[in-house]
Amino acid sequence: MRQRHVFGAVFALEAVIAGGVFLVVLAVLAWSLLRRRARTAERSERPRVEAFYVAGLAAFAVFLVAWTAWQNHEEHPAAGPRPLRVDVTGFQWCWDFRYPRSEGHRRVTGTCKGRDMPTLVVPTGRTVQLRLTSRDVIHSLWVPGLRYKTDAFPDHVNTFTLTLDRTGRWRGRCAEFCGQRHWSMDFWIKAVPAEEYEHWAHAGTAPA
Ligand SMILES: [Cu+2]
Repeated sequence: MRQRHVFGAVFALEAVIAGGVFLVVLAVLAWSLLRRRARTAERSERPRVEAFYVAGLAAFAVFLVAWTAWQNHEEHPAAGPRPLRVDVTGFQWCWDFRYPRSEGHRRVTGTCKGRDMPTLVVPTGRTVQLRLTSRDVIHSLWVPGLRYKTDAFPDHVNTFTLTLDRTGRWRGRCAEFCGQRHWSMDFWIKAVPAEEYEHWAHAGTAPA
Protein backbone atom coordinates (compact mmCIF):
# COMPACT_ATOMS: atom_id res chain seq x y z
CA MET A 1 0.00 0.00 0.00
CA ARG A 2 1.47 3.33 -1.05
CA GLN A 3 -0.80 5.19 1.35
CA ARG A 4 1.06 7.96 3.10
CA HIS A 5 4.37 6.20 2.39
CA VAL A 6 5.90 9.68 2.38
CA PHE A 7 6.08 9.67 6.18
CA GLY A 8 8.25 6.55 6.10
CA ALA A 9 10.61 8.27 3.64
CA VAL A 10 10.71 11.50 5.68
CA PHE A 11 11.42 9.59 8.88
CA ALA A 12 14.15 7.47 7.26
CA LEU A 13 16.01 10.50 5.90
CA GLU A 14 15.67 12.43 9.16
CA ALA A 15 16.93 9.41 11.09
CA VAL A 16 19.99 9.09 8.82
CA ILE A 17 20.84 12.80 9.16
CA ALA A 18 20.23 12.78 12.92
CA GLY A 19 22.42 9.69 13.24
CA GLY A 20 25.18 11.37 11.23
CA VAL A 21 25.06 14.56 13.32
CA PHE A 22 25.10 12.46 16.51
CA LEU A 23 28.21 10.60 15.37
CA VAL A 24 29.98 13.86 14.45
CA VAL A 25 29.15 15.39 17.84
CA LEU A 26 30.33 12.23 19.58
CA ALA A 27 33.60 12.19 17.63
CA VAL A 28 34.31 15.89 18.29
CA LEU A 29 33.52 15.43 21.98
CA ALA A 30 35.83 12.43 22.28
CA TRP A 31 38.57 14.20 20.37
CA SER A 32 38.40 17.34 22.50
CA LEU A 33 38.35 15.35 25.74
CA LEU A 34 41.43 13.39 24.72
CA ARG A 35 43.16 16.56 23.58
CA ARG A 36 42.33 18.33 26.82
CA ARG A 37 43.91 15.49 28.77
CA ALA A 38 47.07 15.66 26.70
CA ARG A 39 47.63 19.39 27.13
CA THR A 40 45.94 20.95 30.07
CA ALA A 41 46.09 24.70 30.74
CA GLU A 42 45.71 25.52 27.03
CA ARG A 43 42.52 26.98 25.61
CA SER A 44 42.12 27.54 21.96
CA GLU A 45 39.25 29.15 20.11
CA ARG A 46 38.49 28.35 16.53
CA PRO A 47 35.86 30.83 15.39
CA ARG A 48 36.06 29.72 11.74
CA VAL A 49 35.53 26.07 12.60
CA GLU A 50 32.63 27.01 14.87
CA ALA A 51 31.07 29.21 12.21
CA PHE A 52 31.39 26.40 9.67
CA TYR A 53 29.77 23.95 12.08
CA VAL A 54 26.88 26.33 12.86
CA ALA A 55 26.33 27.04 9.17
CA GLY A 56 26.31 23.30 8.43
CA LEU A 57 23.73 22.61 11.11
CA ALA A 58 21.57 25.54 9.99
CA ALA A 59 21.68 24.28 6.40
CA PHE A 60 20.56 20.82 7.54
CA ALA A 61 17.74 22.32 9.61
CA VAL A 62 16.50 24.51 6.75
CA PHE A 63 16.69 21.61 4.32
CA LEU A 64 14.77 19.28 6.64
CA VAL A 65 11.98 21.77 7.34
CA ALA A 66 11.61 22.70 3.67
CA TRP A 67 11.77 19.14 2.42
CA THR A 68 9.28 17.85 5.02
CA ALA A 69 6.85 20.68 4.22
CA TRP A 70 7.20 19.97 0.51
CA GLN A 71 6.59 16.23 0.99
CA ASN A 72 3.52 16.99 3.08
CA HIS A 73 2.29 19.36 0.39
CA GLU A 74 2.76 16.68 -2.26
CA GLU A 75 0.78 14.29 -0.12
CA HIS A 76 -2.28 16.54 -0.28
CA PRO A 77 -2.98 17.12 -3.95
CA ALA A 78 -5.88 19.40 -4.81
CA ALA A 79 -9.13 17.51 -4.97
CA GLY A 80 -9.98 16.42 -8.52
CA PRO A 81 -12.88 17.86 -10.48
CA ARG A 82 -15.47 15.76 -8.71
CA PRO A 83 -14.27 14.49 -5.37
CA LEU A 84 -16.61 12.43 -3.27
CA ARG A 85 -17.62 14.64 -0.40
CA VAL A 86 -18.24 13.20 3.02
CA ASP A 87 -19.26 15.37 5.96
CA VAL A 88 -17.87 13.91 9.15
CA THR A 89 -19.08 15.06 12.54
CA GLY A 90 -17.61 13.87 15.80
CA PHE A 91 -19.78 13.97 18.89
CA GLN A 92 -19.73 12.61 22.41
CA TRP A 93 -19.11 9.75 21.82
CA CYS A 94 -19.30 8.57 18.26
CA TRP A 95 -19.18 9.67 14.62
CA ASP A 96 -21.62 10.75 11.97
CA PHE A 97 -20.81 10.29 8.26
CA ARG A 98 -22.98 12.00 5.64
CA TYR A 99 -22.76 11.85 1.88
CA PRO A 100 -24.58 15.06 0.90
CA ARG A 101 -23.89 14.77 -2.81
CA SER A 102 -24.66 11.11 -3.30
CA GLU A 103 -28.08 10.35 -4.73
CA GLY A 104 -29.02 8.24 -1.79
CA HIS A 105 -27.99 11.01 0.66
CA ARG A 106 -26.64 8.29 2.80
CA ARG A 107 -25.90 8.88 6.41
CA VAL A 108 -24.11 6.49 8.70
CA THR A 109 -23.87 6.92 12.42
CA GLY A 110 -24.04 4.85 15.57
CA THR A 111 -23.49 4.84 19.29
CA CYS A 112 -19.99 3.34 19.28
CA LYS A 113 -21.22 1.03 22.00
CA GLY A 114 -20.24 -2.59 21.63
CA ARG A 115 -20.59 -3.61 17.99
CA ASP A 116 -22.56 -0.52 16.99
CA MET A 117 -19.62 1.10 15.21
CA PRO A 118 -20.32 3.27 12.16
CA THR A 119 -18.50 2.47 8.92
CA LEU A 120 -17.19 5.16 6.61
CA VAL A 121 -17.53 3.58 3.16
CA VAL A 122 -15.37 5.00 0.36
CA PRO A 123 -14.61 3.89 -3.19
CA THR A 124 -11.05 3.00 -4.18
CA GLY A 125 -9.25 5.11 -6.74
CA ARG A 126 -11.37 8.21 -6.25
CA THR A 127 -10.47 11.30 -4.29
CA VAL A 128 -12.56 11.56 -1.14
CA GLN A 129 -12.92 14.97 0.43
CA LEU A 130 -13.64 14.80 4.13
CA ARG A 131 -15.12 17.83 5.80
CA LEU A 132 -14.56 17.31 9.46
CA THR A 133 -16.23 19.10 12.35
CA SER A 134 -17.57 18.49 15.84
CA ARG A 135 -20.92 18.91 17.50
CA ASP A 136 -19.59 19.52 21.01
CA VAL A 137 -15.97 19.29 22.14
CA ILE A 138 -12.71 18.72 20.26
CA HIS A 139 -12.26 15.25 18.81
CA SER A 140 -9.65 13.87 16.47
CA LEU A 141 -10.26 11.48 13.62
CA TRP A 142 -7.44 8.98 13.57
CA VAL A 143 -6.87 5.93 11.37
CA PRO A 144 -3.56 4.50 12.59
CA GLY A 145 -3.32 1.91 9.80
CA LEU A 146 -3.57 4.62 7.13
CA ARG A 147 -1.64 7.33 9.01
CA TYR A 148 -4.46 9.84 8.86
CA LYS A 149 -5.15 12.07 11.83
CA THR A 150 -7.04 15.37 11.79
CA ASP A 151 -8.67 17.31 14.60
CA ALA A 152 -12.41 17.96 14.65
CA PHE A 153 -13.33 21.32 16.15
CA PRO A 154 -16.78 22.67 16.98
CA ASP A 155 -17.76 25.66 14.78
CA HIS A 156 -14.95 24.95 12.36
CA VAL A 157 -14.56 22.65 9.36
CA ASN A 158 -11.25 20.94 8.65
CA THR A 159 -11.05 19.69 5.10
CA PHE A 160 -8.67 17.03 3.85
CA THR A 161 -8.60 14.55 1.01
CA LEU A 162 -7.68 10.93 0.84
CA THR A 163 -7.45 8.46 -2.01
CA LEU A 164 -7.25 4.80 -1.16
CA ASP A 165 -5.62 2.60 -3.77
CA ARG A 166 -6.82 -0.77 -2.56
CA THR A 167 -9.83 -2.30 -0.90
CA GLY A 168 -9.74 -3.07 2.80
CA ARG A 169 -11.06 -2.17 6.18
CA TRP A 170 -9.22 -0.18 8.83
CA ARG A 171 -10.06 0.70 12.39
CA GLY A 172 -10.43 4.37 13.23
CA ARG A 173 -10.49 6.02 16.62
CA CYS A 174 -10.67 9.32 18.41
CA ALA A 175 -7.23 10.69 19.26
CA GLU A 176 -8.28 13.61 21.45
CA PHE A 177 -9.49 12.98 24.98
CA CYS A 178 -13.12 14.10 24.90
CA GLY A 179 -14.76 12.72 28.02
CA GLN A 180 -16.11 9.63 29.65
CA ARG A 181 -16.48 7.35 26.65
CA HIS A 182 -13.62 8.71 24.56
CA TRP A 183 -11.98 5.29 24.63
CA SER A 184 -14.86 3.64 22.79
CA MET A 185 -15.18 6.15 19.92
CA ASP A 186 -14.10 3.61 17.32
CA PHE A 187 -15.30 3.35 13.75
CA TRP A 188 -14.39 1.52 10.56
CA ILE A 189 -13.23 2.93 7.29
CA LYS A 190 -13.92 0.55 4.44
CA ALA A 191 -12.64 0.96 0.87
CA VAL A 192 -14.64 -0.91 -1.76
CA PRO A 193 -14.52 -1.01 -5.59
CA ALA A 194 -16.28 1.89 -7.30
CA GLU A 195 -19.26 -0.20 -8.50
CA GLU A 196 -19.82 -1.61 -5.05
CA TYR A 197 -19.70 1.88 -3.61
CA GLU A 198 -22.30 3.15 -6.12
CA HIS A 199 -24.55 0.24 -5.26
CA TRP A 200 -24.19 0.97 -1.57
CA ALA A 201 -24.76 4.71 -2.05
CA HIS A 202 -27.95 4.17 -4.04
CA ALA A 203 -29.24 1.67 -1.51
CA GLY A 204 -29.75 4.70 0.73
CA THR A 205 -32.78 5.70 -1.34
CA ALA A 206 -34.54 2.43 -0.67
CA PRO A 207 -36.85 2.39 2.34
CA ALA A 208 -35.15 0.93 5.38
CU1 LIG B 1 -12.31 11.46 21.93
